Amino acid sequence: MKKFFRLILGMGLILGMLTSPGYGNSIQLTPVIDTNVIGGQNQGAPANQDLWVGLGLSDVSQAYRVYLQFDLSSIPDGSIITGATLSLYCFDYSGPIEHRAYPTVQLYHVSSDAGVTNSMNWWTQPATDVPSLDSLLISAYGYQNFNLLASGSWDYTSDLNDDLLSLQMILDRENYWDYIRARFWSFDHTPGTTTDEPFLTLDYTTAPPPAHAPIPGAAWLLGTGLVAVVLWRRSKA
Ligand SMILES: [Ca+2]
Ligand SMILES: [Ca+2]
Repeated sequence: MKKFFRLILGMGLILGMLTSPGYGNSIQLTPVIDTNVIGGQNQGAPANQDLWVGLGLSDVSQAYRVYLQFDLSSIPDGSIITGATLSLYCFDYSGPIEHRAYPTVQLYHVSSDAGVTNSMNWWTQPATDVPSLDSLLISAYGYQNFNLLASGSWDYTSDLNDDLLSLQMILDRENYWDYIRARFWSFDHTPGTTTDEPFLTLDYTTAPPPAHAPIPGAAWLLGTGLVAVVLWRRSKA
């Protein structure tokens, strides 16, 4: 009978190994595209412009939106993303003084990766997906962190498959009529020379490597179970 209990214990260990959550990883990515579109204009923003979100940076009520794109090809398809933080360094923000308001920036997912380019403009910008991924009140300088998992609406599986994550940042009240803005350092402006460029941190788990589970789980359990029954009968005899 001892053998039988040992085998039950062994089966439990194997089951635990097969159902373990896999291996945790964390990666930091810098954008492959970070750019602006400017309200009503049919030309793109200068390549090295910083990331402006708001109204009235050059003209009252003229809107600025930001687009970002990240290459996700280094993360295996089928991974489970457990943490996703977009960090942008704010060096300037302001809102209408009479209302004591700060800018609130909405982060949206963009399905059309091909639509996000350095040469796009207000009229050619792609549509965004709803609802927004996250929303952040900007009331401080320094890194501001958006949580891409906040709303639960990010279909990251499709972005892992197509290898690109595209995002838009937009003021929450773009139809306002006043000066209101948040400005962040771009990757283009400070390529690899400072520590305050935009980055995306992704935490993810992958399936356990093949060496740990060479035989499918059901076959393991069936085989171990048969051995257990045979040995148990022998021990009774
Ligand atoms: Ca995509
Ligand atoms: Ca992929």
